[in-house]
Amino acid sequence: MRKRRWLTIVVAGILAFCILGWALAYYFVGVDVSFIAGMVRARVADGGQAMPAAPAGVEVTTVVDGLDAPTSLAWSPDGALYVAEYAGGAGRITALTQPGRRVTVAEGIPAPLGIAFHDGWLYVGRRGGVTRLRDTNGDRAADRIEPIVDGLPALRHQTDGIAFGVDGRMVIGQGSRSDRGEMVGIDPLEASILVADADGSNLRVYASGLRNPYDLAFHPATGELFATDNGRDVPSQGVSDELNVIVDGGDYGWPDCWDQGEGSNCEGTVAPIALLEEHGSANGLAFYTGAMFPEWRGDLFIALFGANSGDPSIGKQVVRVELARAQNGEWTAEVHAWASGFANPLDVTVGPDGAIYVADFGAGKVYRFAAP
Ligand SMILES: [Ca+2]
Ligand SMILES: [Ca+2]
Ligand SMILES: [Ca+2]
Repeated sequence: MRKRRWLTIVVAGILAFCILGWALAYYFVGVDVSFIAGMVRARVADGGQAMPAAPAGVEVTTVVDGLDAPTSLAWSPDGALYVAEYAGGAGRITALTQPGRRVTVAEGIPAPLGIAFHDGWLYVGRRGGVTRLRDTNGDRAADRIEPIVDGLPALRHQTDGIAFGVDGRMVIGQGSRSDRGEMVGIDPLEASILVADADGSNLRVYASGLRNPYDLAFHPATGELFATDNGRDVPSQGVSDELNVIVDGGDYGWPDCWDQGEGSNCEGTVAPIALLEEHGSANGLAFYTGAMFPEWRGDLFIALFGANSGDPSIGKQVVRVELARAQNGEWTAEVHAWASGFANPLDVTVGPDGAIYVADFGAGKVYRFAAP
């Protein structure tokens, strides 16, 4: 009897220690253990990964292998593919100039999750803000490294993707510090899309209530801003990921309201135009603007990373979203399965050749989807 009581005390003690440790790590260091476990799982999933399944009439090849957790893709104005690598949080930007040739553009930029070219600079959304890079002697390695936005919230999520509008202003996806405001409250800058001038000045909240808007893109014809958002984890069922059309001053519902008016405090919030797979982690997105697949022009491609729980049946695919405008002027969206069998696809981009490129964080690869 006494032995069993001791065992209970020891087990309860260990449990309490773990819970306390998790809470302290989350609160003080910004480390969410369950989130990190998901990231680690994705990284060690590398190796023996089969090629993803391409849709009929499309051939998939590996462009580059052995990347350290690629997070974001961008084409330079002269046609080289730039890749941001998470690299265990240490961060690296690599340029792929021709098959098999890689150039390190910059290292030590913490957790880069979004890259975009603008006016000779490469902008990097990274933990805590935005840094921009410039190569001044033509070898692609950055000689000027300027942090232009600092002090942005970072805990469970952080600063995500970046895009530039035709007005030359920069929009920035800014994730939440928690799942739903628990433990840490809500910072006015988190869970938002921010806008700033290209030098980082005049920063303000453009849209709010977006838990983790990982990536954003302007519609090639209308100039409207589209963004993904990851739905909250609690409750564990019934909360979708989202595709949103972002308007200045819009409130997209987080933390209380989700899907089409579920949860609470939904009044005055903007509903998503498409619901994406629950826990699928809808992240990188790109409009198809190439000539290789005329039937997909104007469609939106979205990478679903996969569940934090590691459930292999969730996400791990790229979907194609067909957009149309209804009579009342609102967007409608039809989501189609497109490619599957990835480790953890995180970003999508369209090449100058019209092929579709997908960065697989878990496999450490970039794939090219092209007409044979
Ligand atoms: Ca240089
Ligand atoms: Ca929403
Ligand atoms: Ca992207």
